[in-house]
Amino acid sequence: MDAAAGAEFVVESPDVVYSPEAIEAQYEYRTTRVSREGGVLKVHPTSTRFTFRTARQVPRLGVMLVGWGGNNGSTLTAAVLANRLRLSWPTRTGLKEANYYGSLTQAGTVSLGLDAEGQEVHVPFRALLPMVAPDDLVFDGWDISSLNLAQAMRRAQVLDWGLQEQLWPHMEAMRPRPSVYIPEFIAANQGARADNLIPGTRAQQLEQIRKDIRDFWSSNGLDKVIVLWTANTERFCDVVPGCNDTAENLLRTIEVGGEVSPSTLFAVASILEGCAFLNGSPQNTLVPGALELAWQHHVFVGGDDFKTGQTKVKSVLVDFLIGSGLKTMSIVSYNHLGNNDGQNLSAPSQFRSKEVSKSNVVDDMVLSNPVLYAPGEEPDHCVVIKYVPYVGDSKRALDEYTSELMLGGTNTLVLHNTCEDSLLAAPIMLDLVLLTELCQRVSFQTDADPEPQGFHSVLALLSFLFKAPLVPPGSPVVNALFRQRSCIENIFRACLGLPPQNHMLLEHKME
Ligand code: NAI
Ligand code: DG6
Repeated sequence: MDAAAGAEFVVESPDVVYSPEAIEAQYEYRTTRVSREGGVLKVHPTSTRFTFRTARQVPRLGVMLVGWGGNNGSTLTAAVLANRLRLSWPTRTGLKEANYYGSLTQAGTVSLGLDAEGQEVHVPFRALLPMVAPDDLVFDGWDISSLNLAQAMRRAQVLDWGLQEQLWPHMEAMRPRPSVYIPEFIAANQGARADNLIPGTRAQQLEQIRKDIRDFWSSNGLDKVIVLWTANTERFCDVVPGCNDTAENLLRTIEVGGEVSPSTLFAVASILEGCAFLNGSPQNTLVPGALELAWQHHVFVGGDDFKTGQTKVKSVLVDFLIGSGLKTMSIVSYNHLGNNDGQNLSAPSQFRSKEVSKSNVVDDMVLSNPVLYAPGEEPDHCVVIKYVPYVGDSKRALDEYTSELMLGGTNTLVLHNTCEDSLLAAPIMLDLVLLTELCQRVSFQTDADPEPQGFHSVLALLSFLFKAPLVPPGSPVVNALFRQRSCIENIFRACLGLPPQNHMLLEHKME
């Protein structure tokens, strides 16, 4: 094994300068432009010179979870504490130790290049650029349910008992702040747990959320706060001209009352406090007015809906099938689960939000292959979710993919996947905040535009972690998982003046 855990490295190149404050890298962005002229595609190689600057000082970072007392919120908090405290606990299959499996940044690696023997040298993803260490994160958050985090962990039934026992004293004092409950947005079956609420008008609720953020920030001596929605899936919000279509209209609607979801209220509060906002659920929290507000305030927003299990596999498998030239014609995805998320999704309009985000995840792969698919042609795609209380957080997913082979053949693949849903989601939530924070420290300029700028406020680099990635207007949506991963890896390599990972290994293809 060549992956040096925690490996430090330095890039030795005239294009890269390390100072105590920053890593500055000159980078040649080589790509191609295509034009259509008289039925002929003309391809033009292009080159743009970038200077990337990454501030090296990592901040003391606070994370506020909306839905802190839910399965994901309590599991993420428990995971960070268990790692920080280096906990281990006995199970029937032996002693288990805390780790961050499932996190791209913490458990994934990247290749730096070939060594003298022609072998690849891997380092942890987190070693590429200075990143906040997850053990150092400070948590807070809101929930409409008043259970403290220890009780919430117990309610979630995700962690082994021996681990819960050790974590209990560390989580007991963590209490979610009251939150905004608008019954029409989540399933009626959630009403029973709504005992921890912010009263008042929408404008007063917005003010309270902003006050909570400021309070958390100052009382913990934080440098930055990121807000992450991991509360229940809401129904879609109607996008209505004059109501939430522009920043100005959205702010007015909050003042006078109208169609504003709790999640949009949290997004607006975060943006106004200068905090990045990430949406881990499928609903359209980031309505056009919220996107415009984020852009006006130069605040990152990202979404929608964590890409954890079934969808992650789909965005690999369909990429493999279509990328290999097989014509996938039918995708049927069924799952059942018994946690509170499943119960909420048993209501039609909340299910509809999830159905939409789970259904659009192969569009880019289909569109990329006009050899297989005629314009407008696409596979049948059916998504079913059932609530089965007994199985709790252990989600069972069954998928069937049917593809056409050459000369009239058919290939049907069937998958069965069982796992704890929240143990898949927690490391993704971690990656989201760590990557977002890192992106806040990256700026760049080009020869044509020497004014330093940051990434677009819609942080599309996070696409790897979302089922229905939000991207800046006009930008292509990429769902294919390894394209999404390469995007992160190669942009980080660019910040170090390194060429994109091309996997050509030409050194090994010569006589
Ligand atoms: P959960 O139901 O256990 O937790 C949600 C929490 O949000 C609950 O404690 C609830 O009381 C709280 N809540 C509801 N409305 C609220 C509001 N307005 N303000 C504050 N708190 C509120 O659900 P879980 O399993 O933690 O999932 C959370 C979200 O993440 C869901 O929307 C789910 O669809 C989404 N998700 C989960 C994935 C997973 O693998 N676990 C993957 C992708 C998305
Ligand atoms: C039922 O599908 C519950 C959902 O919250 C999912 O577990 C979640 O969206 C994960 O979906 P996927 O497709 O990434 O496994």
